[in-house]
Amino acid sequence: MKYILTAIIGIIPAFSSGQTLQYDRPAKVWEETLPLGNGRLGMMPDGGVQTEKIVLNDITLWSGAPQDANNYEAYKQLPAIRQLLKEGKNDEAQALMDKDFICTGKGSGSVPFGCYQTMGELQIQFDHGVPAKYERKLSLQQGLATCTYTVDGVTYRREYLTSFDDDISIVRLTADAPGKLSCRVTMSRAERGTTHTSAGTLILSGQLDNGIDGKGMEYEADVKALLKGGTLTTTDQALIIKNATEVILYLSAGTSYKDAGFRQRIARVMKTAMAKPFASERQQHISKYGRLFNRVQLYLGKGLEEPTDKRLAAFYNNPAADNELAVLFYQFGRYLSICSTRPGLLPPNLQGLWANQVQTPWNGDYHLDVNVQMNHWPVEVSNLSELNLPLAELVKGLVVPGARSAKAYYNAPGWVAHVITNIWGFTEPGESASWGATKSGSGWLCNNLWEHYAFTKDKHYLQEIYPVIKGAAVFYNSLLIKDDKTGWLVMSPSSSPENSFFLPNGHHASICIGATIDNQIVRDLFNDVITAAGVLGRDTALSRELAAKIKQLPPAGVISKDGRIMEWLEDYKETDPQHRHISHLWGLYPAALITAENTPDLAAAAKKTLEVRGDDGPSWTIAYKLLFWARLQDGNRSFKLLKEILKPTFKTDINYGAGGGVYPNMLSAGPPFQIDGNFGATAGIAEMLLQSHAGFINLLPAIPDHWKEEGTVKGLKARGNFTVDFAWKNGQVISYRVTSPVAQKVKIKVNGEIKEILASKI
Ligand code: FUC
Repeated sequence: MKYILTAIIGIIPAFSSGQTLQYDRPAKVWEETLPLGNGRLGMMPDGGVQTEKIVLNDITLWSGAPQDANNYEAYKQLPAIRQLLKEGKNDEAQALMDKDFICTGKGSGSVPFGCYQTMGELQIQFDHGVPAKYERKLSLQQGLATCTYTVDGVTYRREYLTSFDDDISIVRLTADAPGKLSCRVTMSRAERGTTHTSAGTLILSGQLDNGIDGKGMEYEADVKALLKGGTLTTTDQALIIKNATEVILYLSAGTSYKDAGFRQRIARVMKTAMAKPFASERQQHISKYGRLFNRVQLYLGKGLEEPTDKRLAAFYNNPAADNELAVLFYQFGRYLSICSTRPGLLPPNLQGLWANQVQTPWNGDYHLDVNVQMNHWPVEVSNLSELNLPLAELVKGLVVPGARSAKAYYNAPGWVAHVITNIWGFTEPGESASWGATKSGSGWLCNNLWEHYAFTKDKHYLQEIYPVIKGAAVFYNSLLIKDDKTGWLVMSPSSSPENSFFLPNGHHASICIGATIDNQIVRDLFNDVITAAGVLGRDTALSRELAAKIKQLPPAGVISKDGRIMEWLEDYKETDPQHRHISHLWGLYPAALITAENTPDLAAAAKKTLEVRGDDGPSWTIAYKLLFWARLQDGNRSFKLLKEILKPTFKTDINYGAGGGVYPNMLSAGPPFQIDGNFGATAGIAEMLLQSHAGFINLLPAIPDHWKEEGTVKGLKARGNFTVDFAWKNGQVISYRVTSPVAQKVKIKVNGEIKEILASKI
């Protein structure tokens, strides 16, 4: 055990059970392999003794291409669609939209929309017999995976890293007796990849389909070996290593995404890394990775020093024995953020950057009706603020294509994105109106962009994103019309993501007037634009107009006869009362339109809503519920949901209903693997410990009984650019410290009492 000393909050014990994933056997399936990544390159080694298989990734590797799939005639149908909705003929309106209000072409079903794909697989074949003392580990503290075992009295060790120093992946193999390492190194890909060797380098390369002329993105992965002792020879398709004592495999890879000279870059990186002693590459990697990871420390009490899969199996029935498992899951989530994105590149997709297939489920794309937003929920509070910037860049890239979609479908100014996007800037509706015509995507993304400002108060950043959020607001503003029945300003058509309801005629429909999430997103976005315009001293007339419109919007929630928040403007009967999406509580989280303090009636209705929805679903749903209950300040219920999400599973078939959980490698299962569950739960654990959305910092707003005895956290962030450290015993905060780059006053709730303090300068 190590101790991290801090002046005010005392000592944080750093147990390895809260920082290390460990196993006593190789991975049998991909869902047991260990994810490594440096924000661009990903590796998932299985630690196989006779054959090591390592799945390779590059976050930029996509098929497809930019396209214009807008139906420029669509807006002409708007009056007819609106009329049908007015008459309560939602099913007919939806049928009309299915004809004209969808993208042209194949939509998400094929190229040119495209798909995030695996780069291939690296295989290392050994001549080893049966091993003893097998151990496989992932150190979250170091960003390193290892595997050790003994065969015939010789101890073999493998180290894997995707370097944060040079942009390269490295596998180091050692034996503790001279000349005992012999292996054969190959690479392959299920399609569109060929392997050859040239001048001692193993090369995998290919070109993906763009859906136009077949000549899409190009990629290449080169492997070179450095040996201590032994010999290196090559065949047409393999590196052959005989009788070495140490082998270091360098894997330099890249794609042509925004980089025509990627082959030269691959060669350059290879040369630089190989010229450096491995020890300094490793040290630099640990220190650069650590600059991000070490910003937050968390201690919640005792844990089990056992293999991770065994801990997961034990946790559901005896969580009290292993409080450190929650720490591990939390820090693993931070680790996954750090490894799956980096400023200047792409945000984490549905699988972060880890995919082992050519056809990744849901194309491994960016879903805009919860998933990519959830991927970013942990980063601000968990002190990884810069990892929000790749998303902001992606969203900036949607403004131009989104303006085309706004014109084509709504004859509207500004820009819009619907439910799915890719690295090519897709903003059109999807290929079916029921799910594809939902247009809250752009507004919801703006909430993520806003949160980065709310946490950092970075005015320069605000200037940069202002045109983006203004453009989204201008779009929604132009679509608001007066609802005949209520007199409120709403959008028509509208829909609540992926959900549907019964009409009085018994038919199903998804399309409606003024879905609650749309009303909440418009309210929140308008508020943010008004605040931003004020800070930047711009657009007074627009601010006045938006402020006047806000007064005419439906309230943040309308309560149904049975006490729930209504999902639609009409109290329709839902087709699936336990539906996985709970979009009408968007105002509770991520927004702060519904809070325990300011809107107690709506908070009570949100509770009722969640009771009826139940606690199960794909993992992202469970994580979202964990967050909702944290905002409702029910720590024990959040903890129950944490237990649900940590339930071990091996299932990989696509699931829309009950049955999430985690795989042995702690990646979350929809199933299949979907990283939003990890990120949502990571945000949720932080939200149980600290909140800052209601005008003050709240320490331990939703602490479960299991964590009350003692705990310490250091380095969490609160809105307003505060860093917060605190410790507690028996559920009571015993010390705390709030710092800020500039000394400023802040309200803080400690042990039930709100007071104003002066945050000290860092
Ligand atoms: C949304 C969800 C599904 C799945 C998919 C990737 O459509 O409703 O459960 O997470 O995104």
